[in-house]
Amino acid sequence: MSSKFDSNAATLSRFVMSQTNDHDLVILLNALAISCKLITSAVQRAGVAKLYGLAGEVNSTGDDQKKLDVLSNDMMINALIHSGVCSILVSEENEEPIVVPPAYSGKFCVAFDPLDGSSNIDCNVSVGTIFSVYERKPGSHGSVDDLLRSGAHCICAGYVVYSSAVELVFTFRGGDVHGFCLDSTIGEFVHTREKMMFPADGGKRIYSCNEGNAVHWDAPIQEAVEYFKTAEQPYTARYVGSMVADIHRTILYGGIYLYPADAKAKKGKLRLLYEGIPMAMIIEQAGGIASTGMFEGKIQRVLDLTPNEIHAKCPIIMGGKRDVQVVYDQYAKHGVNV
Ligand code: P6P
Repeated sequence: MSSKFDSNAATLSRFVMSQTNDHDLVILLNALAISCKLITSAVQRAGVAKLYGLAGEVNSTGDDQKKLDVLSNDMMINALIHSGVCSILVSEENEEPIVVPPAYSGKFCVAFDPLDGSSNIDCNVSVGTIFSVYERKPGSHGSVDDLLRSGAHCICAGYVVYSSAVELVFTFRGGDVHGFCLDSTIGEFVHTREKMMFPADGGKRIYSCNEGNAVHWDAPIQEAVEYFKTAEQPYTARYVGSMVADIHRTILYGGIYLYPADAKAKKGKLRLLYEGIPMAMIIEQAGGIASTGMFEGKIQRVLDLTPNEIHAKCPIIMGGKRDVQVVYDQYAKHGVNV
């Protein structure tokens, strides 16, 4: 009978160490993991510690900052600065980039949303952390320019979903997508999912979007969602309102997540550097498609976009090939080259 204890726990650190000779990267992922463990503690004790409610400030997105937004942001910034391997940080919660003091400066540049979906936090709905990692350009001491590059230059990306379980999903550029569940008995993220992939047959027919915006969508998006509702094999609607939860379900079960550009938000709502690019890398490397839908006159791949500023927005159409193709077919009916 196998023991309940694993004498050979496959932790995140060990996984990263097995995938790279760059020990600074191992240090970085450890710092990210520590900050997400701290965020886990804060999120799970929010009610007891009276951390619900507003902090009284507004973030770069114009959202009212929650107390947990501010706390989670401080946890990530401090962990990354003191890792000694970062030189510039970009957070959704900070209008300006954070320049790491020279004494702690290193080669990585990290963009993150420390607590994505935090409008859900006071009612205990799942929230998440999303991050993308770049390396300084040769000769750079770390500046915003190191981050204002397309997803082709992103070296790794990940998210953490704080839900019934806490799970970190991570991938290196060009690599497989792996899942690590937080084992609270040892305080470590333990490798639980090898090579996460969309279901080969497209999986469950689930569409995920905020239909409250439907009147503002362009016709192809409206027609695609109408198709999802009326197809011979009808789809189910699932929308948590936390991108991390919706994307995590989409990869594991199948389906499509849409936050398109629309008449009132020509660039969509989500942020390219710390939502679009990291999620697009994960989605593509899990066998899906990460598109902008119609954006600036053409259908684009999210990873091909270059942010012109650290809080640049991008439309998002992400999901399995079967379901994204439904959107593409509608654009094609309107004469759009896909
Ligand atoms: P809406 C949360 O604010 C977020 O950035 C994503 O996590 C989520 O998918 C989306 O915005 C929800 O936006 O407009 O539907 O509330």
